[in-house]
Amino acid sequence: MLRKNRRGDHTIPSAGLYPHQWSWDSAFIAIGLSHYDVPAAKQELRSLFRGQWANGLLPHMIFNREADGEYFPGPDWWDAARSPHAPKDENGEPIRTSGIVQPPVHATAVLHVADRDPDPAAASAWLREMHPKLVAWHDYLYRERDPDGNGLVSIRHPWESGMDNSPLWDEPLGRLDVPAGSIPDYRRSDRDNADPAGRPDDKTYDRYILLVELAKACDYDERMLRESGGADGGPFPFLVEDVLFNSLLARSEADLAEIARRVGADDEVHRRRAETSRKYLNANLWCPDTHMYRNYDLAADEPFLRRVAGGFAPLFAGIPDRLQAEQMRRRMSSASFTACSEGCEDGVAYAIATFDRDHADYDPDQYWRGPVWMNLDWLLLVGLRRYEMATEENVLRDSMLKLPAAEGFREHYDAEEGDGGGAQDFSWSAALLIDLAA
Ligand code: 9YW
Repeated sequence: MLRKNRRGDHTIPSAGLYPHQWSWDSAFIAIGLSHYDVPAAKQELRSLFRGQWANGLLPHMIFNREADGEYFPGPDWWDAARSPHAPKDENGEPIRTSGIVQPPVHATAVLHVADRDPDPAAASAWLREMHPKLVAWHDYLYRERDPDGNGLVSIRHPWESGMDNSPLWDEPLGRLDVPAGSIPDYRRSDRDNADPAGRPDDKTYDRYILLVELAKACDYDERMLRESGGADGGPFPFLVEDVLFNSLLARSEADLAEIARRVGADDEVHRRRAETSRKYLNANLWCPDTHMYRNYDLAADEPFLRRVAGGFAPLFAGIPDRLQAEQMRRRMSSASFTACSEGCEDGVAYAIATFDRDHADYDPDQYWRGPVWMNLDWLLLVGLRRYEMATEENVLRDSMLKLPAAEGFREHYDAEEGDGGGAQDFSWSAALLIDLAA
């Protein structure tokens, strides 16, 4: 299936719905590929980093010419060339990318690939090649997205979180007003290729597009955007420090420290950054009542809790201490996040629901508002392994093995019934299973 989704030097998430290259998808895909085709895994990440901007920004999408017109918003809508940092190819032609980012799992993927390389000299060369690109990517995040220097970086669009319509964004996004005529007319393509009932609604999409338009109006100048990118000339209206994004960054910083050590570069700066986020998350964003981590809304200047599975992501970066991890483990394996905490008749636990099953807004088959996603399962499984929590790790492994076996490699699975939903033949669902089975 991964071979079928390959388009030259990279793999698309799924034909039809997602016909271009996506950033964190390619990182997960490279982790899977590394188990049987190291050159393809390297190519996957290399092609992604070809789209890196001169200021270090690693775009969330790189567009394929063959799929022109098949996805909205496409390259013309993003108009990345407005930015002086936008990438160009060897002939000086623009490389067509979006103007936002996705969660930084790339240093983790690069290290994975090196560790699977049977040839030690090739593995070192690979790390030497990728090290400066990763440094530029992380430097961009800390320089442009952590203006208050607390060690946590912010996202400026829900799409940057990777969890597009998560209940996390209901409030920060819901505050945005989109008066008639304030954004150009557009036509969505997503509903042509998936069940419209499982996709974000039109009002939400208008707000997504408004945020894109505001960033474009600043020519993607991050400082201008932060300070005066709002529709009223005030600060950008959507700026959130997200737990999943920052946990992946903390883990990536630790992995980048290891990469730096292996290539003989400065590793201290990366260790320090990982440690600063750990401290900040524990001191300020741990919620002792729910045993989860919460987000910080910079635009509203307050922390906010929505009980989403991303709130457990700090396990992946080793952020919680032993006691916190125990509390998180109990919460995660309770009926709030697993339809059958004791195991259902078919032996599947349907773990982990992306949103608390007890919440009124929980919807077991609506995209990021309830369903089980393989990438989150994988991140949490690796986190549980880190804390040697074998029982819960096994529940997740079972769920990751049995859901695709019954339903195919779907984008997500109904958290109550296990039915596959969203895109078919979805690449990271296969790639991460390969990692699990290896
Ligand atoms: C969209 C490609 C992407 C993922 C995101 C997921 C979805 C794009 O698909 O977003 O059009 O909704 O939310 O995490 O990278 O698989």
